[in-house]
Amino acid sequence: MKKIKAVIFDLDGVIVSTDEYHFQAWKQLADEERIPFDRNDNDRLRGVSRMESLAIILQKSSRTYSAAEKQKMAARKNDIYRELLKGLSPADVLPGVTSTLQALRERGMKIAIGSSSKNAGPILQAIGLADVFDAVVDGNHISRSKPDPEVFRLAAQRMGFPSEQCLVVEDADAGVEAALAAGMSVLAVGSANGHPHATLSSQDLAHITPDEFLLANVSPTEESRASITI
Ligand code: B16
Ligand code: MG
Repeated sequence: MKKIKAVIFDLDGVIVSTDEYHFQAWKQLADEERIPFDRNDNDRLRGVSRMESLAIILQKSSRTYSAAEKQKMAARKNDIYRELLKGLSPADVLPGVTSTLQALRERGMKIAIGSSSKNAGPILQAIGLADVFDAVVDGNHISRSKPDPEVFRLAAQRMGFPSEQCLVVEDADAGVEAALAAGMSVLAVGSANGHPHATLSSQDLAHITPDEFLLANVSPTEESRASITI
């Protein structure tokens, strides 16, 4: 049995619902370019980097875009997104997050952010959680985005714990896969709730306690993987 000593939180969709702002910004860009884009398409972008998200959106385009045009479109989407983020405040922290972070702190656990977003810093500032985490690893620190395990491995390394002592909280299928590829346990929430390979699942952090998810102390590589749906 491996004891969980550190918890790595995804940001968008786990700590704060910026995923809706991502959708609105991509939707505006896609409409301008007359590219079909709906919420089902948007689900494929969760946890995926900005340029990879654009590549997925452009799969439905009838024309091709040069590298310079793609850079311009990604910058435009980010401008729209950053404008939407101006309305963000501590009231946007998702249910159960504050009490979960506090409970983990009281247990002496290390906590980190592992996000694909290059906007993680300003988002954490806006929601009042900039000084809460032992490590913040985001899209500015990695070269390969989820489902690659790089972001979570780096977060674990910065906290000083081996993968098997870390549990990841994720809302994206790509993020669940990244955590498993890193050799970590994973609590799937939100859109990833019920992911067949997650160590355990919950609707959100308000519907599961640290006592429950810290029992996920079974390595995902062990055959007897605990698969509990709360
Ligand atoms: P940005 P996470 C991810 O954040 C989002 O889920 C994903 O939709 C977004 O494309 C990605 O960040 C990059 O974001 O454009 O702000 O750099 O869920 O990994 O915290
Ligand atoms: Mg996410």
